[in-house]
Amino acid sequence: MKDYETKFIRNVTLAGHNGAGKTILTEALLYSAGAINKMGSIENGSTISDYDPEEQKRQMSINLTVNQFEYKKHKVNILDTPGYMDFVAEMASGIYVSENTLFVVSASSGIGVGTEDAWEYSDKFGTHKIVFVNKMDNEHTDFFKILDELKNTFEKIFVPITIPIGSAENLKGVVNVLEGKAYIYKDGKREETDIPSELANKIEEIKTAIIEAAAETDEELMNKYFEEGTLSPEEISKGIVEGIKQNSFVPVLAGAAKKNIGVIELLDFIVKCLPSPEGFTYKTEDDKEIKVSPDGKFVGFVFKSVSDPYAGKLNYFKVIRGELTTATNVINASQDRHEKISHLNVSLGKEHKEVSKLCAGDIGVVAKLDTVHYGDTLSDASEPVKIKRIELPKPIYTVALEADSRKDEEKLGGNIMKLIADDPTLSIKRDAELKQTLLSGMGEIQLEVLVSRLKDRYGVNVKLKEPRIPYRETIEKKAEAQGKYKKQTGGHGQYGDVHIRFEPLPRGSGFEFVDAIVGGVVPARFIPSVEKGLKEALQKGFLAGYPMVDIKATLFFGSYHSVDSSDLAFQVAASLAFKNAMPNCKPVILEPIMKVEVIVPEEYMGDVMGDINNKRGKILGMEAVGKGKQKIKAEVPMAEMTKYPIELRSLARGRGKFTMEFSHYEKVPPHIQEKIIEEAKKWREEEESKK
Ligand SMILES: Nc1nc2c(ncn2[C@@H]2O[C@H](COP(=O)(O)OP(=O)(O)OP(=O)(O)O)[C@@H](O)[C@H]2O)c(=O)[nH]1
Ligand SMILES: [Mg+2]
Repeated sequence: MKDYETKFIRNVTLAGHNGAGKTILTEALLYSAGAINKMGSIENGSTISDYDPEEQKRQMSINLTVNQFEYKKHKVNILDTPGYMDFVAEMASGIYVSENTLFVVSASSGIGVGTEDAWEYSDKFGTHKIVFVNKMDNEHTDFFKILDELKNTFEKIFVPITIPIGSAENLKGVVNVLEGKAYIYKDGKREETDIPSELANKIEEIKTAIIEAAAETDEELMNKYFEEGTLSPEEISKGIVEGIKQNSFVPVLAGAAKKNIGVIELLDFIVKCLPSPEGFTYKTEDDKEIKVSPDGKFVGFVFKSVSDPYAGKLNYFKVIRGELTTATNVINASQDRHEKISHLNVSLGKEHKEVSKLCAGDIGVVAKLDTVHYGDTLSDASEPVKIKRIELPKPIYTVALEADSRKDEEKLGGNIMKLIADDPTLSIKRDAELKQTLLSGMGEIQLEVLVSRLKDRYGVNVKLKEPRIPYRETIEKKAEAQGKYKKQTGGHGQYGDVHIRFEPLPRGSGFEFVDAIVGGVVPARFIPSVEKGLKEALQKGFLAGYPMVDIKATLFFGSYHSVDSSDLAFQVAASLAFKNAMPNCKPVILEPIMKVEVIVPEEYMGDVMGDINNKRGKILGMEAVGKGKQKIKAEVPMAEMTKYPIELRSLARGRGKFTMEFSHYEKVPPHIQEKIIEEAKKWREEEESKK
């Protein structure tokens, strides 16, 4: 591939609800541009973009894929993103690095929440917008209905650039309103034809709307339009580019990617009317603006990293400023480390092609830079710059990860870290109390993919399990007991004797130890031993093995032996007093309660609140937030929330968001207490058998 200057580059990220046809549209664009000579399909797992076995197995995109090709003297970089919510990091990263976001909407299923989410990211990153209404070959599709839906949902001006001729099985082609030409497709070939008479009026009307929208972007154009009543094709194009840049309207094209209808028109529109990268702004980490520009020293932002056991590490980056060749003296500014780049590549799906140079705005991939990670900035060593990292949502779904065997356990650590390093929405930690490795991410499928990759790429077998709940135990009644430890075997014996009173404390108090010994019946040097013995006993719990809290223990009497008493003997005596007292103290189990805030559209509020009630939750209040949305505040037991991300998704059709944090501990109802004790017993037996 030859080198392309910034103004001949077009970066376009395809985003939208899952299944809208982004990957097939990518395929159709590649085919129409002549980059491939046959279109692959999702069903056969043969598309360029979904090349990962995980994607083929699931028939959905999981990764952001970079597809670079040449068309009419331009270099077009099409970034295909997954629409499924679990992979929001891939979607957001894709939107961040392209100046243009192409929203693919399925004409048969409408906009979809995935598209709304992507729209929000596009707004946040200030990218230019364009819409392709796909699947016009499906039954019951109506282009103008989708156009209305777009207007109502996003409250912007949408201007059709192409409109379909016919629909469903009678979809024949499209009218390019901009050019005033109609095209029909026969056996995959495009032919120009007359504009169908029944569309003529509509097209005139739309054409006027386009010209007006174009004229409004520039005073000079506006004046000319007033004087002459029209604009030249060049002026219209110029106005459209400007309008897209200013986000004053959103162009809409239509077709059917699978049948390759309306795709050449889209491709032509991309090179003719979408803004080039030049002048697009990013922020640096110290909040300075940096413009995409060929002038200045090289800066490149890494927006995707992949570790492959065969290919090694691959880093995809966008050149923000200057140009990059293998002669450039590169530093990873984020880690202050020099990097030697010996080969520069561009990519088409999984295929890489070497290039000699990458200009500002372009996208490239380098292999084997093992210490360069997602979100890092590469720059010329003489002028290090750090581009602002992409802000992504925090992981919301946690499961426990368990290796199948000791061998798997040994291989797990290093390999899982490689996979997690590539995905900023995954995190992992070892929980010492629960004796579990907790893996957090955005949803079930994302974590299943991780498990599958561990097996396929590194031969590590693991299972996902529900995370354990950090229960606590406490007492509800005051009681006292004696603990006496006496042993006389052989020479040196053991002797410790204590009387301890246990009483409940308010929630959150922890453990309080009081020394009320008078007259030295327990010598001062053994008091700490008693406290230590108690603490250990409390840590082991009484009912189900969970740490005991909110207890006051008063040591008020005891006795000792001048020879046999020891630190250890008093520790044991204390634990015996604990054991003897507990049955009379009415021990109970406490569970963690979470403070939960859920934001949902009003229409789902009833269902969400009903669900919170079913989860033994308490609604604390609600308030209106934003357009037609309600925030529900509640307290819900942690044990009921482990699958909430998945449940809320189905309750609110993907339109719900929530946050959750620990609030306090509360006593569990008796029937649940029984269950917890049962389960804890089983778990401990399992743990024992492993030893
Ligand atoms: N009828 C019809 N089906 C289409 C069209 N485009 C795509 N499809 C089908 O829609 C399904 C989803 O297509 P994809 O290209 O995987 O959709 P996507 O938007 O990439 O999906 P995700 O990556 O999972 O978000 C596949 O079965 C495609 O064959 C189209 O124009 N017409
Ligand atoms: Mg896809």
